[in-house]
Amino acid sequence: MSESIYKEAMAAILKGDAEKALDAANKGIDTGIAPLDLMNNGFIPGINQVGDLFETGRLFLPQLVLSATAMEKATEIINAAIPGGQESVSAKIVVGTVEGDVHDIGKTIVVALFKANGFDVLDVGRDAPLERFIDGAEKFGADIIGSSTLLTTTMAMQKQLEDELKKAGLRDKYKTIVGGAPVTQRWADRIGADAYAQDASDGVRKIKELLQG
Ligand code: B1M
Repeated sequence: MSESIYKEAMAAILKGDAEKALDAANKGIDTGIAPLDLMNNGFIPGINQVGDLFETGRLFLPQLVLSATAMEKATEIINAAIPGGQESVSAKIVVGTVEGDVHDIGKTIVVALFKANGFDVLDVGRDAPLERFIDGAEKFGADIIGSSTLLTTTMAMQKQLEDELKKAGLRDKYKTIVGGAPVTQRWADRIGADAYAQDASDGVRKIKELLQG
Protein backbone atom coordinates (compact mmCIF):
# COMPACT_ATOMS: atom_id res chain seq x y z
CA MET A 1 0.00 0.00 0.00
CA SER A 2 2.68 2.51 0.97
CA GLU A 3 4.65 1.68 -2.21
CA SER A 4 1.69 2.67 -4.40
CA ILE A 5 1.21 5.93 -2.47
CA TYR A 6 4.93 6.72 -2.84
CA LYS A 7 4.52 6.16 -6.59
CA GLU A 8 1.45 8.42 -6.69
CA ALA A 9 3.35 11.14 -4.82
CA MET A 10 6.31 10.88 -7.18
CA ALA A 11 4.09 10.91 -10.29
CA ALA A 12 2.14 13.94 -9.04
CA ILE A 13 5.36 15.93 -8.56
CA LEU A 14 6.73 14.82 -11.93
CA LYS A 15 3.48 15.95 -13.61
CA GLY A 16 3.37 19.17 -11.60
CA ASP A 17 -0.17 18.27 -10.52
CA ALA A 18 -0.83 20.03 -7.19
CA GLU A 19 -4.25 18.41 -6.74
CA LYS A 20 -2.85 14.88 -7.12
CA ALA A 21 0.07 15.78 -4.84
CA LEU A 22 -2.37 16.93 -2.16
CA ASP A 23 -4.40 13.72 -2.64
CA ALA A 24 -1.28 11.57 -2.24
CA ALA A 25 -0.17 13.52 0.85
CA ASN A 26 -3.57 13.24 2.50
CA LYS A 27 -4.00 9.59 1.53
CA GLY A 28 -0.53 8.74 2.84
CA ILE A 29 -1.12 10.45 6.17
CA ASP A 30 -4.61 8.92 6.51
CA THR A 31 -3.24 5.41 5.93
CA GLY A 32 -0.69 5.94 8.70
CA ILE A 33 2.52 6.40 6.71
CA ALA A 34 4.99 8.43 8.79
CA PRO A 35 5.12 11.96 7.31
CA LEU A 36 8.90 11.92 6.79
CA ASP A 37 8.75 8.46 5.14
CA LEU A 38 6.19 9.83 2.72
CA MET A 39 8.43 12.81 2.05
CA ASN A 40 11.67 10.83 1.71
CA ASN A 41 10.30 7.91 -0.34
CA GLY A 42 7.69 9.71 -2.48
CA PHE A 43 7.86 13.46 -2.82
CA ILE A 44 11.63 14.03 -2.59
CA PRO A 45 12.55 11.39 -5.22
CA GLY A 46 9.88 13.05 -7.42
CA ILE A 47 11.30 16.57 -7.10
CA ASN A 48 14.86 15.22 -7.48
CA GLN A 49 13.85 13.67 -10.80
CA VAL A 50 12.33 16.99 -11.84
CA GLY A 51 15.64 18.68 -10.92
CA ASP A 52 17.60 16.17 -13.02
CA LEU A 53 15.26 16.63 -16.02
CA PHE A 54 15.60 20.41 -15.66
CA GLU A 55 19.38 20.22 -15.45
CA THR A 56 19.60 18.11 -18.59
CA GLY A 57 17.24 20.35 -20.56
CA ARG A 58 14.40 17.83 -20.77
CA LEU A 59 12.06 19.98 -18.69
CA PHE A 60 11.80 23.76 -18.61
CA LEU A 61 11.28 26.47 -16.02
CA PRO A 62 7.44 26.69 -16.28
CA GLN A 63 7.22 22.93 -15.56
CA LEU A 64 9.76 23.22 -12.75
CA VAL A 65 7.57 25.94 -11.21
CA LEU A 66 4.45 23.72 -11.48
CA SER A 67 6.28 20.82 -9.84
CA ALA A 68 7.62 23.13 -7.14
CA THR A 69 4.11 24.43 -6.43
CA ALA A 70 2.80 20.86 -6.13
CA MET A 71 5.75 20.08 -3.82
CA GLU A 72 5.05 23.15 -1.65
CA LYS A 73 1.39 22.17 -1.21
CA ALA A 74 2.28 18.58 -0.29
CA THR A 75 5.01 19.82 2.07
CA GLU A 76 2.46 21.92 3.99
CA ILE A 77 0.36 18.79 4.64
CA ILE A 78 3.41 16.71 5.56
CA ASN A 79 4.85 19.38 7.88
CA ALA A 80 1.54 19.80 9.69
CA ALA A 81 1.39 16.03 10.27
CA ILE A 82 4.86 15.66 11.82
CA PRO A 83 4.17 14.45 15.36
CA GLY A 84 5.56 16.48 18.28
CA GLY A 85 8.36 14.92 20.32
CA GLN A 86 7.89 13.58 23.83
CA GLU A 87 10.66 15.61 25.45
CA SER A 88 11.13 19.31 25.07
CA VAL A 89 14.77 20.22 24.53
CA SER A 90 15.62 23.73 25.46
CA ALA A 91 17.28 25.38 22.46
CA LYS A 92 16.63 28.45 20.39
CA ILE A 93 17.53 28.17 16.75
CA VAL A 94 17.46 30.71 13.92
CA VAL A 95 16.92 29.10 10.52
CA GLY A 96 16.74 30.60 7.05
CA THR A 97 17.69 30.29 3.40
CA VAL A 98 20.55 32.63 2.53
CA GLU A 99 20.29 35.78 0.44
CA GLY A 100 20.05 35.21 -3.32
CA ASP A 101 18.33 31.85 -2.90
CA VAL A 102 14.55 31.39 -2.94
CA HIS A 103 14.56 27.61 -2.41
CA ASP A 104 12.77 26.93 0.86
CA ILE A 105 10.96 23.59 0.62
CA GLY A 106 13.76 21.74 2.45
CA LYS A 107 14.16 24.58 4.93
CA THR A 108 10.45 24.44 5.85
CA ILE A 109 10.76 20.68 6.50
CA VAL A 110 13.79 21.33 8.71
CA VAL A 111 11.89 24.05 10.62
CA ALA A 112 8.86 21.77 11.08
CA LEU A 113 10.97 18.89 12.40
CA PHE A 114 12.97 21.15 14.71
CA LYS A 115 9.72 22.52 16.17
CA ALA A 116 8.29 19.01 16.47
CA ASN A 117 11.38 18.10 18.54
CA GLY A 118 10.69 20.87 20.99
CA PHE A 119 13.21 23.45 19.76
CA ASP A 120 12.23 27.10 19.66
CA VAL A 121 12.68 28.25 16.06
CA LEU A 122 12.87 31.69 14.51
CA ASP A 123 12.39 31.22 10.76
CA VAL A 124 13.96 34.19 8.95
CA GLY A 125 12.54 33.01 5.63
CA ARG A 126 14.21 32.67 2.26
CA ASP A 127 16.48 35.04 0.33
CA ALA A 128 17.36 36.28 3.81
CA PRO A 129 20.19 38.83 4.19
CA LEU A 130 22.86 37.91 6.74
CA GLU A 131 21.73 40.70 9.09
CA ARG A 132 18.41 38.96 9.40
CA PHE A 133 20.17 35.84 10.72
CA ILE A 134 22.49 37.78 13.03
CA ASP A 135 20.08 40.46 14.31
CA GLY A 136 17.44 37.74 14.59
CA ALA A 137 19.76 35.59 16.69
CA GLU A 138 20.64 38.53 18.97
CA LYS A 139 17.01 39.53 19.57
CA PHE A 140 15.73 35.96 19.83
CA GLY A 141 18.46 34.95 22.28
CA ALA A 142 19.42 32.07 19.99
CA ASP A 143 21.88 29.29 20.78
CA ILE A 144 22.29 28.11 17.20
CA ILE A 145 22.16 29.69 13.74
CA GLY A 146 21.21 27.39 10.83
CA SER A 147 21.50 28.30 7.19
CA SER A 148 20.21 26.51 4.12
CA THR A 149 21.24 26.93 0.50
CA LEU A 150 20.40 25.06 -2.70
CA LEU A 151 22.48 27.02 -5.18
CA THR A 152 26.21 26.55 -5.58
CA THR A 153 26.46 30.31 -6.23
CA THR A 154 24.96 31.18 -2.83
CA MET A 155 26.98 28.69 -0.76
CA ALA A 156 29.45 31.56 -0.27
CA MET A 157 26.84 33.29 1.91
CA GLN A 158 27.27 30.53 4.51
CA LYS A 159 30.97 31.38 4.64
CA GLN A 160 30.11 35.07 4.85
CA LEU A 161 27.86 34.35 7.80
CA GLU A 162 30.84 32.81 9.62
CA ASP A 163 32.96 35.85 8.70
CA GLU A 164 30.30 38.38 9.77
CA LEU A 165 29.85 36.62 13.11
CA LYS A 166 33.63 36.76 13.68
CA LYS A 167 33.76 40.43 12.67
CA ALA A 168 31.00 41.26 15.13
CA GLY A 169 32.79 39.33 17.91
CA LEU A 170 29.80 36.97 18.10
CA ARG A 171 31.26 33.76 16.66
CA ASP A 172 31.75 32.12 20.06
CA LYS A 173 28.29 33.08 21.20
CA TYR A 174 26.53 30.82 18.67
CA LYS A 175 26.92 27.36 17.20
CA THR A 176 26.32 27.21 13.46
CA ILE A 177 24.82 24.46 11.31
CA VAL A 178 24.66 24.35 7.52
CA GLY A 179 22.55 22.34 5.08
CA GLY A 180 21.14 22.21 1.57
CA ALA A 181 21.58 19.94 -1.46
CA PRO A 182 25.07 21.13 -2.59
CA VAL A 183 26.38 21.43 0.99
CA THR A 184 28.70 18.76 2.42
CA GLN A 185 30.60 18.02 5.61
CA ARG A 186 33.72 19.06 3.73
CA TRP A 187 32.20 22.47 2.99
CA ALA A 188 31.14 22.87 6.62
CA ASP A 189 34.71 22.06 7.75
CA ARG A 190 36.17 24.41 5.19
CA ILE A 191 34.13 27.43 6.27
CA GLY A 192 34.35 26.60 9.98
CA ALA A 193 30.69 25.80 10.61
CA ASP A 194 30.09 23.74 13.75
CA ALA A 195 27.88 21.15 12.05
CA TYR A 196 26.51 19.90 8.75
CA ALA A 197 23.19 18.12 8.33
CA GLN A 198 22.26 16.01 5.34
CA ASP A 199 18.54 16.11 6.00
CA ALA A 200 16.04 17.27 8.60
CA SER A 201 16.41 14.22 10.87
CA ASP A 202 20.19 14.50 10.73
CA GLY A 203 19.69 18.18 11.63
CA VAL A 204 17.88 17.21 14.83
CA ARG A 205 20.68 14.75 15.73
CA LYS A 206 23.38 17.34 15.07
CA ILE A 207 21.58 20.03 17.08
CA LYS A 208 21.37 17.67 20.06
CA GLU A 209 25.11 16.96 19.71
CA LEU A 210 25.87 20.69 19.52
CA LEU A 211 23.87 21.29 22.69
CA GLN A 212 25.82 18.60 24.55
CA GLY A 213 29.22 19.77 23.30
CO1 B1M B 1 15.73 25.36 -8.42
N1 B1M B 1 17.54 24.71 -8.73
N2 B1M B 1 16.17 27.03 -9.33
N3 B1M B 1 13.88 25.85 -8.10
N4 B1M B 1 15.48 23.60 -7.85
C1 B1M B 1 17.90 23.43 -8.10
C2 B1M B 1 18.54 23.67 -6.74
C3 B1M B 1 18.94 22.83 -9.15
C4 B1M B 1 19.97 21.87 -8.56
C5 B1M B 1 18.14 22.16 -10.31
C6 B1M B 1 19.05 21.54 -11.33
O1 B1M B 1 19.49 22.23 -12.23
N5 B1M B 1 19.31 20.26 -11.21
C7 B1M B 1 19.59 24.15 -9.73
C8 B1M B 1 20.81 24.67 -9.00
C9 B1M B 1 22.10 24.43 -9.78
C10 B1M B 1 23.29 24.92 -9.03
O2 B1M B 1 23.27 25.75 -8.20
N6 B1M B 1 24.41 24.34 -9.39
C11 B1M B 1 18.40 25.12 -9.64
C12 B1M B 1 18.29 26.34 -10.37
C13 B1M B 1 19.38 26.58 -11.43
C14 B1M B 1 17.25 27.26 -10.16
C15 B1M B 1 17.07 28.64 -10.81
C16 B1M B 1 18.34 29.48 -11.01
C17 B1M B 1 16.34 28.39 -12.16
C18 B1M B 1 16.15 29.61 -13.04
O3 B1M B 1 15.51 30.55 -12.64
N7 B1M B 1 16.74 29.54 -14.20
C19 B1M B 1 16.09 29.33 -9.82
C20 B1M B 1 16.84 30.00 -8.65
C21 B1M B 1 16.19 31.23 -8.18
C22 B1M B 1 16.92 31.76 -6.92
O4 B1M B 1 16.90 31.12 -5.89
N8 B1M B 1 17.52 32.92 -7.02
C23 B1M B 1 15.36 28.15 -9.29
C24 B1M B 1 14.05 28.20 -8.85
C25 B1M B 1 13.35 27.12 -8.35
C26 B1M B 1 11.85 27.14 -8.00
C27 B1M B 1 11.40 28.48 -7.41
C28 B1M B 1 11.06 26.85 -9.26
C29 B1M B 1 11.75 25.89 -7.05
C30 B1M B 1 11.89 26.22 -5.55
C31 B1M B 1 10.56 26.44 -4.82
C32 B1M B 1 10.75 26.57 -3.35
O5 B1M B 1 11.72 26.15 -2.75
N9 B1M B 1 9.75 27.18 -2.72
C33 B1M B 1 12.97 25.06 -7.48
C34 B1M B 1 13.14 23.69 -7.16
C35 B1M B 1 11.95 22.97 -6.59
C36 B1M B 1 14.38 23.00 -7.37
C37 B1M B 1 14.70 21.50 -7.17
C38 B1M B 1 14.13 20.76 -8.38
C39 B1M B 1 14.20 20.83 -5.91
C40 B1M B 1 14.60 21.52 -4.58
C41 B1M B 1 13.80 20.92 -3.44
O6 B1M B 1 12.80 21.47 -3.01
N10 B1M B 1 14.19 19.69 -3.01
C42 B1M B 1 16.30 21.53 -7.16
C43 B1M B 1 16.94 20.24 -7.63
C44 B1M B 1 17.34 19.35 -6.47
O7 B1M B 1 17.68 19.80 -5.40
N11 B1M B 1 17.35 18.06 -6.72
C45 B1M B 1 16.59 22.81 -7.84
C46 B1M B 1 13.47 18.95 -1.97
C47 B1M B 1 13.93 19.38 -0.58
C48 B1M B 1 13.14 18.60 0.47
O8 B1M B 1 15.30 19.06 -0.46
O9 B1M B 1 15.98 21.51 -0.30
O10 B1M B 1 17.72 19.66 -0.53
P1 B1M B 1 16.41 20.13 -0.01
O11 B1M B 1 16.42 20.01 1.58
C49 B1M B 1 16.78 18.84 2.29
C50 B1M B 1 18.29 18.75 2.62
O12 B1M B 1 19.12 19.46 1.72
C51 B1M B 1 18.39 19.25 4.03
O13 B1M B 1 17.16 18.82 4.60
C52 B1M B 1 16.11 18.96 3.65
C53 B1M B 1 15.05 17.92 3.96
O14 B1M B 1 15.55 16.60 3.83
N12 B1M B 1 18.54 20.67 4.31
C54 B1M B 1 18.99 21.09 5.55
C55 B1M B 1 18.24 21.77 3.59
N13 B1M B 1 18.48 22.87 4.29
C56 B1M B 1 18.93 22.50 5.50
C57 B1M B 1 19.32 23.25 6.62
C58 B1M B 1 19.76 22.57 7.76
C59 B1M B 1 19.79 21.17 7.78
C60 B1M B 1 19.42 20.42 6.69
O15 B1M B 1 20.13 23.18 8.89
C61 B1M B 1 20.00 24.57 8.99
